Amino acid sequence: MGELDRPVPHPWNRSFTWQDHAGPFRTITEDQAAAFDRDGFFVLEQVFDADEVAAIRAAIAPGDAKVRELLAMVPDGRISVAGLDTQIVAPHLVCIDDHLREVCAHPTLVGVCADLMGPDVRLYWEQAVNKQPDSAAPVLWHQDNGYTYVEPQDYLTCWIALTDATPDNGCIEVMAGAHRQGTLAHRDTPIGFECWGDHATAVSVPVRAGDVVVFSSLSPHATGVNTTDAVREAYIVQYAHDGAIGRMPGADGEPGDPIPLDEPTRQFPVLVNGVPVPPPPR
Ligand SMILES: O=C(O)CCC(=O)C(=O)O
Repeated sequence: MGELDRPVPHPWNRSFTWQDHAGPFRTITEDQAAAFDRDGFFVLEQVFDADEVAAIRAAIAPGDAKVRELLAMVPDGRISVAGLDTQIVAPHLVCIDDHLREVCAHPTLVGVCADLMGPDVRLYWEQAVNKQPDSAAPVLWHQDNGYTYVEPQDYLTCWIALTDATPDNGCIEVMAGAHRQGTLAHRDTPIGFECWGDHATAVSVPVRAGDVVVFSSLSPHATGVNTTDAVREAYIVQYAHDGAIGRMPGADGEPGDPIPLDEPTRQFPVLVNGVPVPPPPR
């Protein structure tokens, strides 16, 4: 059996133990916290209303257009998971848009951070993922911590649906419960990193525009191809523990030097001593 046929630990993941969350919870419910510990995800319904969704989509549009221009200059219009014919992936939009900085510091999202991560949390990464109509390739099974290996391994992803997401246009699928094993082995493929996962036993998570799928950086997830004629849009915001570091492999495959995750323009604090803080000016 290969290492993608079953959940095999990442070679650097030698002693991970999932810590259940005890509360008290201020933003999420006891049931949502229990679902997070058991399944590795839950859905917050209608965090953003239609006007707010429209504002986020408008804020993303210039970054999406810029990434399209870049992809048009590379062979086949593809770079790893991103592609003109698959999904436009536009990262670091908080560097060019003030509204998206506010979205990343949204009281509900930061409240979730306080309940599941607190007391000191930073924005780690954010990106728009616009899955193209009749898209040519899926997003393969992966854990967010399978790309850059972050320590502590458990950070938080808030997947904000900007259009309704369905099995037909590529909603999130999750391998419920697998987050408890920590980071799994991944391989690099031409369309992104891939770990173990199984569509037959996965949980499909259809959501409406304005809903947020909250999941762990350790939850194996995937999205299928978009078989519809409309773009499926999402804005993905990730939060890490203050002081977390990233590691990339050295030539020998062992962990490279720690990479600080505190780049001030885009990895700003959102929670300090348990208190939400506004985004700093650009
Ligand atoms: O939005 C998608 O289709 C998948 C995005 C994703 O899995 C990610 O950004 O890690």
